Amino acid sequence: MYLLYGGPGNANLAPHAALQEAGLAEGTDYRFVKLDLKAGDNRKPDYLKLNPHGVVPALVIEQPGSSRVICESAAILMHIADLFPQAGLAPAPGSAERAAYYQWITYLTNTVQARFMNFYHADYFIDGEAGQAAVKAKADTALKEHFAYIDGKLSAAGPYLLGEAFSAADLYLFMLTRWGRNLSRPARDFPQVGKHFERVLARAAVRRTLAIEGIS
Ligand SMILES: N[C@@H](CCC(=O)N[C@@H](CS)C(=O)NCC(=O)O)C(=O)O
Repeated sequence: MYLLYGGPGNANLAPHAALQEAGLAEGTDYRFVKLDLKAGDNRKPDYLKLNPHGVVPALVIEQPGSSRVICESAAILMHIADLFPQAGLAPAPGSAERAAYYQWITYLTNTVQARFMNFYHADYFIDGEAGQAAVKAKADTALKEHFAYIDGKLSAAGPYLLGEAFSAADLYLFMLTRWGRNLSRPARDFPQVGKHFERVLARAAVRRTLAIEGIS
């Protein structure tokens, strides 16, 4: 049994969609444990035992006699892709495509996602309204540059990040594009990023994921 802890649309969304892509059923094969971040569920002692940073997601893998926890959305996503190779979410290890897959997911998590933290949580980085507005404005500019870059890459060799082949990296981009709806130029306004979002949104597994998380 897998327990995925998260909140609606939070960094759990991409790993959650990967569980669905792998054909796992919520309630039977895994449980989505919904936390209320506004109420501080992620800072409660029981959750901190799973993810000491107090952020979502965390994936608990329960096996007879043992259980283990994995944190970090990108790590969870890639692990799910590896656990269920039949889902075709990751290229073969050692291939050029696998290298591109690592590159995309690493870039998306440690560069683009990090800028979203500045955008949505400027208060973590600086005190005072003026400073926070400045941090948010810088993050907005940086994120638009990143989506422009991604748009160019999808335009040159789409429709997915790896070209013709859909992969877990696309689930991660889908999640970040959704987060980008509040940018001064919403991420979906970048033409290829918008098309990519629609294409991934059309997947039955992704629609099921959104429904389970309670996102319209
Ligand atoms: N790098 C981490 C970031 C996780 C993260 O910051 N999650 C946010 C939600 S998207 C969170 O839990 N925030 C709660 C808080 O900051 O209190 C990951 O990708 O797993």
